[in-house]
Amino acid sequence: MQRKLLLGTTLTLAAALTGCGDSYDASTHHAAPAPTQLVAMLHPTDGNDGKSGYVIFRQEDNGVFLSAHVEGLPSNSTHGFHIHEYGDCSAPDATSAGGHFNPTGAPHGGPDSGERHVGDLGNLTSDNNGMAHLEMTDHKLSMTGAHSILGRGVIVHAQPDDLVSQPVGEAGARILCGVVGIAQGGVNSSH
Ligand SMILES: [Cu+2]
Repeated sequence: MQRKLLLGTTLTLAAALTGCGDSYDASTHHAAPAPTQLVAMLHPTDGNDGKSGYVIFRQEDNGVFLSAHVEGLPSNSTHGFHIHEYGDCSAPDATSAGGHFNPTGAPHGGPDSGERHVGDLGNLTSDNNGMAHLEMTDHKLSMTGAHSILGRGVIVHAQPDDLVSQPVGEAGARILCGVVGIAQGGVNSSH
C-alpha cells in the first residue's frame, strides 16, 4: 500500500515537470519545432590523430547551405564526403555509421546527379596545408521529415569518391566521423 502511494506521488510530480504549467494541454503544444541550424564536429577514427573538422548546416529558402572545414589532411588530396545512415561513430573505423544515408533507395552519385543518395555530398579537397573548405547549397538535404539529416553521421573518407562506382564511390576507409546535432541557436523555441 505504501509503495502504491509513493508511486502515485512520483507520477504526479513527473506530470507536473513535463508540462509547461498548471494548465498543460498537449493539444496546444506543437511537435518539436523544426531546427534551422545543425552542426557536426568531426573526430578522427583510429590511426588518424591530428585530423579534425566540423560541418555547419543552415536552412535557407533555396535549400540547405553547408559549410565544411577539415584540417590535418595530406596536402592537395581529395576525400569522399557523405552523410551516413547512423550517427554512431563508436567503432574505431566508424563502420558503425552504416552506409550512405539513402532513404529513397537511389543509386550512388555526386551532389549534382539527378539520382543520388541524400547523403552524397561529393568530395572535400585539401590545399597545400592539408586544410579543406567547402561551401555549397544542397537541395536534397533536409532538416525535417524522412530525409532529415539530424542525428545521422558525417564521414570523410581516405580516398576520393569517384561519384559513379556503386554503392559508395570507392572512397575507401573512414578517417573522420561526426554526428549531426542541433546547433546553439538552431531552433526557434516557442517557450
Ligand atoms: Cu561515406
